[in-house]
Amino acid sequence: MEIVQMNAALTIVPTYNEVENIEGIVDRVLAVGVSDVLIVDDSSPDGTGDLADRLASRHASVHVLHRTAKDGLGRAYLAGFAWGRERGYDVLVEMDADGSHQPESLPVMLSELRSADIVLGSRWVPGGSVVNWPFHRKVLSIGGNVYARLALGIDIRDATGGYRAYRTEALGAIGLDSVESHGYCFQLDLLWRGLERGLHVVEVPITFIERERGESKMSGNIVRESLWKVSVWGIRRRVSALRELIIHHRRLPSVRANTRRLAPA
Ligand SMILES: Nc1nc2c(ncn2[C@@H]2O[C@H](COP(=O)(O)OP(=O)(O)OP(=O)(O)O)[C@@H](O)[C@H]2O)c(=O)[nH]1
Ligand SMILES: [Mg+2]
Repeated sequence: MEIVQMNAALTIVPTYNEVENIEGIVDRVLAVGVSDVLIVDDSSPDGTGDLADRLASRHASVHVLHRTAKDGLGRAYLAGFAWGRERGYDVLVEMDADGSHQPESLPVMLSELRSADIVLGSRWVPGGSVVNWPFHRKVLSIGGNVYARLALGIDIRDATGGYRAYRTEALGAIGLDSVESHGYCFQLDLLWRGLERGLHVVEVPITFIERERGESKMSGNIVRESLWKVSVWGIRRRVSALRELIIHHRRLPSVRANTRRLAPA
C-alpha cells in the first residue's frame, strides 16, 4: 500500500460526566503535539461542557461540540467525525476521556496510519496490555474478541477497543450514514464495515489503564447488543458466501487478506 503524507489530525474525545478527567487528558494530548482536540460533550450534568469551553478558550487547538442530551458514544463520534471532515482534517482519532487510552501512543499510531486506512490500538496483540482490570473485565474482553473473530472470520485481536485512528477518506468509504449501532457496539460495527470494504487495518500494541476517576458507562445491555449483532453479521457473511459459492462457483474475497499486525515494540 502506498505511503501517504498526512497533515492535520483531530483527536475526538466524547464526554459524559468526565469533569475530573477532561483537563488531564487534553493537556496530555496537547503535550504530545501531533493533533488538535475536539471534545464532544452530551450536556454532562457535572459541568464537563463548561470546563471544556474554558479549555477551548485557553488553547486554539482545542474545540468543543455541545450536544443537547446523552445520546450514546456512537452518535457522539459520528457528530465528531462530521465536524472534523467539514474542517478538512486528514486523520480522525477516537480516544476516551478517562485516561484509559494513553495519548503518548499517538505518534506511533499516526505513523502506522501512513500505510493503513485504520489503526487499532490493541490490548490483545503481543506488547499490548491492560492495567488494573478486574478478572471479569479481562474475561469479557478476551471472550468477546474471540467470539467476534470466530463469528466474523476476521484476524483481528482487539476488535472492540475504542482507541483508533482513521484516515478521513476511509471513514468516507465506510459510509457512516448507514451505521446501525450507536452504543458501544459502534466500534465493532465500524471496523466490520471497514473490513468488508477491503480497508487496510493495522493493530498497534497499547497499554490500556482502567479509569481511576469518574464512573464507567459500561453495562450488561452493551454486551448483549454486541453479542447479538456479531452473531447476525457473522451469519449474514456466511450465508452470502454460500450463495456466491452456489450461484457463481467462486469464493468471496477473504476479509483476512487486508489485515496485519505489528510486531511487539
Ligand atoms: N458524548 C458522550 N460520551 C459518552 C457517552 N457514553 C460514554 N461516553 C464517553 O465515552 C468514553 C468511554 O466511556 P467509559 O464509561 O469509560 O466506558 P468504557 O471505557 O467502555 O468502560 P470502562 O472501561 O468501565 O471505563 C468516555 O470518555 C465517556 O465519557 C455518551 O452517551 N455521550
Ligand atoms: Mg473507560
